[in-house]
Amino acid sequence: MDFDLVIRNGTVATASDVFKADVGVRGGKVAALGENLAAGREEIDAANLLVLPGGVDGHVHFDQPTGDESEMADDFLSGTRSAAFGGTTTVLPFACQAKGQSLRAAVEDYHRRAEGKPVIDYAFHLIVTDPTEQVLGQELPALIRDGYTSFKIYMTYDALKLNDRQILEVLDIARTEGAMVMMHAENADCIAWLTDKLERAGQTAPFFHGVSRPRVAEREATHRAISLAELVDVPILIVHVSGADAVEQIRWAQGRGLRIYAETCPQYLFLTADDLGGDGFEGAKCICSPPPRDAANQRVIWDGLTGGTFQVFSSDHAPFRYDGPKGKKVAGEKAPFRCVPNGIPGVETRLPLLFSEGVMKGRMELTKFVELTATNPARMYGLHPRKGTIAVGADADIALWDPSRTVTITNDLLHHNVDYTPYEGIEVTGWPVATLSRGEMVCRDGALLASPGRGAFLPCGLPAPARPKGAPAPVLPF
Ligand code: DUC
Ligand code: ZN
Ligand code: ZN
Repeated sequence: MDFDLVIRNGTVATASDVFKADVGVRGGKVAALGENLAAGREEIDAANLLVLPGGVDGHVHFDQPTGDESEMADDFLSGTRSAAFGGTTTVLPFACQAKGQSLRAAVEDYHRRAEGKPVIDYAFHLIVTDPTEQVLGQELPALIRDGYTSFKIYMTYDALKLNDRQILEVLDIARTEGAMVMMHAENADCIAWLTDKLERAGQTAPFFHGVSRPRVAEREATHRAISLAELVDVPILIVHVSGADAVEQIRWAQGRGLRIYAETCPQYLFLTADDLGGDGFEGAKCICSPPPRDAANQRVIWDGLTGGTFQVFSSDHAPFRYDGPKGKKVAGEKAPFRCVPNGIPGVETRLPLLFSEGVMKGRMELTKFVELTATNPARMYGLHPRKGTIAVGADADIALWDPSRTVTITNDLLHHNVDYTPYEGIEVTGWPVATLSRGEMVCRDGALLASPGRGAFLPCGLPAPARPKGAPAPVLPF
């Protein structure tokens, strides 16, 4: 037998091409693409199916310590299981440094949390909250060299945020070492001032979470992040962009030739501020930051996705249960919005939602879908070409996708450990029927076939898009 596995008769899509081909897999890697490949020990008939690179979700939170009594609902088992059922084969959650903690200790703790659990491959981003001399001078450079080549900086949240001077210091290390910096861009003081004002007026229901984080707070921080990155001459990636004003800043920067990349997420296409409203506390289910905006802003986000402003589309899966003492109600049923954990689930619905509304409704080409959801996240975080594409030599991470299957999303259908989905009742066309990781079937037709712990940790390379404008020419690999 020439191959361990041959996937026959499917339509393969990459970020550049859509073509009919068999895929031959050997040793967990794509070994051949072509017509009428020789026999494999196993064969899958993919007639009428799309053969897509497994999704790379570049922004998820699994079992991340929260700093209060709340707990994330998904650990590395339920989170990766949910990802796999949604056609995703690689996830990048965050090893978050608590203030006062060593960054290396945060990474070691996060590895312990993952141990024995993931069913698909995973890498870590870092979150730098305490850039001490030791962290900047030793830990961060050493961790980057060990394969933790991307990290997130927060401009808001007291427990996480850096001031501008600290941001400059961290950006400078990223430039020197070639790492990618992800920025959470919201102005902390604007939010704190508005939150206090709203509370004094008794406006504490979930709806007011959105009011406390207006687009101007996102716009200001986005502009500041861009300016700090320009000063240091280092690329940055602005995560979870929600509003038209931030998009305008990003386009302005890109138009000036700066290497400013951007991510958006399903919640900014499919939810609005109205979803935080309604009776009682239900709106807490959609509390996330930045908050969902309105239909006009959704249109701008769509245009940014199809038109090239955004490079990546991630879930920002931040799972908290609605009921129970550790989730959205951690501070009580009627808690003010400032006490409600931020974040919504979405790792399993990311690809079906974008495929249905994007590809099936004619907004974007299939190649663009693959680029945004698999190839570009792999490139941005130093995992390409091993991940994010179907090419000879790449890991055989594949989603077999039925483009004609219509599914109504309900929480019963999903495999996360959250007790709701914000996308309940949305009908989508196109659904992953099987997901393979390194040639192994992880799930098929609703059944999980992989054992916990089979997923491998991926040290990341230095991402090519993180190269500063002023960097010397790269050394070619041949
Ligand atoms: N930022 C994230 O990236 N995820 C969840 C909440 C937040 O503020
Ligand atoms: Zn964030
Ligand atoms: Zn996040």
